[in-house]
Amino acid sequence: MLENKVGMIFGVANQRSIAWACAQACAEKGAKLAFTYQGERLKGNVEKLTKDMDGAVVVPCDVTNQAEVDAAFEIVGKKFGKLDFLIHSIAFAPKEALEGEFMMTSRAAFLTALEISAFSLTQLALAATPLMKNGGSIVTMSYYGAEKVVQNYNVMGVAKSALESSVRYLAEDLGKQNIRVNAISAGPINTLSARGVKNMGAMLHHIADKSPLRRNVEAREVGNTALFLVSDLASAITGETIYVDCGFNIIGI
Ligand code: 0WD
Repeated sequence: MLENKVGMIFGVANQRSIAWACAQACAEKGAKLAFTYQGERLKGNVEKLTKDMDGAVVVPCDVTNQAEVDAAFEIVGKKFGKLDFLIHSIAFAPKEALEGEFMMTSRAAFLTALEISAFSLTQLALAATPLMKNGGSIVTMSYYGAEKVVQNYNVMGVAKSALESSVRYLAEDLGKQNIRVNAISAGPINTLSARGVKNMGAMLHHIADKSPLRRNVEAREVGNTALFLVSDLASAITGETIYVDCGFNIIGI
């Protein structure tokens, strides 16, 4: 399905990361992958996870460092000569901004959250498109808090709104080059980042109780949706936010 396709995966922190589930799904279908890691603290994790993956490349890339972003794409360009898809699975907000009232968000926390969680998609799209010579697919990860108020999600909800809007604007810009841009809005999954959100456990219980499928989503299921979106099966889908949340978002009262 993805034989002869090259993908870049941003946001593997450990084996629980949604990015890792996406990578596994794509690798199983024949994609060649380049992985980026944010800083030395995650290097070992990513190298260990990918060591048995045929031809995988691992490069540093903190999105707050433009020189690292440029270098990462240069390495991928040299090694593979092209890029077919990019999976953006990156977000960050200071912990103190993820509890209490949204109104108390500091200027610094707001700017950091929006820069790393939303602007980085546009930044990476700009760097990726010169390598997407035969068209391509870009996928990012969003959450329901973009659209509705979710307690404690706060500035990350605002960042995800900006992210979903960026998906639509990028889809319009890049459609002419047959590059598609979509978001997956995933239900909550117990990853490293998710643990930064207060009351995550209660949220998981609530969803298992209320969602049409009466359970929480698994990272593997988000990975499979990413695989679909980067494959030719999704060739007419762009600018969308696709919910992979066991149906939770359709429920009113
Ligand atoms: O419930 C969840 N886990 C959901 C996550 C539900 C819906 C959406 N998402 C989103 C997240 O908001 C994020 O955009 O999915 C994406 C991936 O999140 P994840 O897999 O839940 O979390 P994690 O495994 O922690 O990966 C996110 C990674 C960072 O990990 P840590 O936890 O070390 O901050 O984003 C990366 C980093 O690897 N990251 C960066 N990468 C490059 N430059 C940066 C940065 N400056 N900051 C964070």
